[in-house]
Amino acid sequence: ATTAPTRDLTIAEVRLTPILVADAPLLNTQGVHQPYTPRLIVEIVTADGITGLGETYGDTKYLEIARPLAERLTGRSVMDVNGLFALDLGVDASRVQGQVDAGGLRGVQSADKLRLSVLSAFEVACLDAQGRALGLPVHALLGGRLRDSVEYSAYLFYKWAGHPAGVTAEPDDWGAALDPAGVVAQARTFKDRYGFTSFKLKGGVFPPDEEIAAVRALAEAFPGHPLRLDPNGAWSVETSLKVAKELGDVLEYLEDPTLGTPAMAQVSAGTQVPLATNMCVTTFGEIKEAFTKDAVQVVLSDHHYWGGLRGTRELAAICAAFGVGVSMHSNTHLGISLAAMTQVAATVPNLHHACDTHYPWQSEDVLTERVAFDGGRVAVTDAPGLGVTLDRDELERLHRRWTEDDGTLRDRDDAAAMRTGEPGWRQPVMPRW
Ligand code: GKR
Ligand code: MG
Repeated sequence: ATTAPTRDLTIAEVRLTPILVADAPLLNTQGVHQPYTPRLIVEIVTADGITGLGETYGDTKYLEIARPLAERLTGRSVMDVNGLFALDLGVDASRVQGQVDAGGLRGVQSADKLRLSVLSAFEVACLDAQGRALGLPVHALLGGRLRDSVEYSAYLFYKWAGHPAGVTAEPDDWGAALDPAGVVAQARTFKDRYGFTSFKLKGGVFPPDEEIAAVRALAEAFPGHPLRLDPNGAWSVETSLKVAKELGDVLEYLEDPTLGTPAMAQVSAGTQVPLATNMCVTTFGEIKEAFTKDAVQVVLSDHHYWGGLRGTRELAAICAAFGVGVSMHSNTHLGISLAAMTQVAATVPNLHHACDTHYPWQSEDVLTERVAFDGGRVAVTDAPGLGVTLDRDELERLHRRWTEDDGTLRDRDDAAAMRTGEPGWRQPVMPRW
């Protein structure tokens, strides 16, 4: 008789490492990216010495929840992911009240979203550990991959050539992009370096006519390539309809043209251009109203706040039931999250659009080998777990940057970063145009 090998999948240790990662001066409607952005790296170590990796937002409010959670996990099993999500983390609404951060760019802030954004990193780390213990890739734990590679779209941003003078920052070689020619040049660099054939432009930065001109320039430079424009809700219903009319022939979809489900529903009723969102449908509770009102045709998942990789699959199933498309958007992230996105994306049957990723903007990572794009796609690895390896020296270096920071960069604040370049700059009242 054969006996199954015994493994001890009890959690023996959880390590949390907050880091600051170099970021480029990318513009959005709330300001500009800081020179360094906070991320949290989670390591879950089993009694057998297997380590699973996870990554999420590193701002203070996430750390405050992650730290006590980490202490409670010792002695539990990495297999008990449902139990992990059932834990009461004691996150109350007052934690999010009056907080201003980039969360404004990813919909409502709520205690539950905060809780899920922390848990997702632990879920991914558990799945990574399970996969490593079993010698199976994470996608196998989610039912198996349906595709060999996952397509990503280039994420174009208006950007300054560098961060404001006098600010400590890492240089980047992308140059400025502040007009249609700059946007097209940036798209060309993306295509040359990574092979992307689908493009998303972050809008809401310049008056709509300038952004319409930029998308037109992209359509001329890259005929037939899918294009998206995402102003993060900066436009009124009227402006959204005008943009949809002018760009209707070239847009794959318009992403969050305006704020809130009722306004999105009005835009949706007045155009044939599909609307996508990572702002008005960001929690399961928001689905019913949006789908009932036909406010959106594509929901952009983000495993960090949709409850991890399993939550992402649940979202995709609901979208399928309602005939709503599904894809993924991203925030500044590193290779652990890109690997996690790729593993889950490989298992989602109804993924019909390229996912977007900030990863090419990150010159630094905590992996020994960066996740690679080939023809704009990431190959779905069959290596155990997420298939990535932590570079401990790099983790330590980026953590040192976090410990040495005086606190100004530990919470992402795009408006504050904008004010270092343009004193007196004020966050615009929405709708901006
Ligand atoms: O990084 O500036 C940014 C993006 O605007 C990000 O924060 C958004 O959450 O990329 C996201 C989006 O699709 O709206
Ligand atoms: Mg978006």
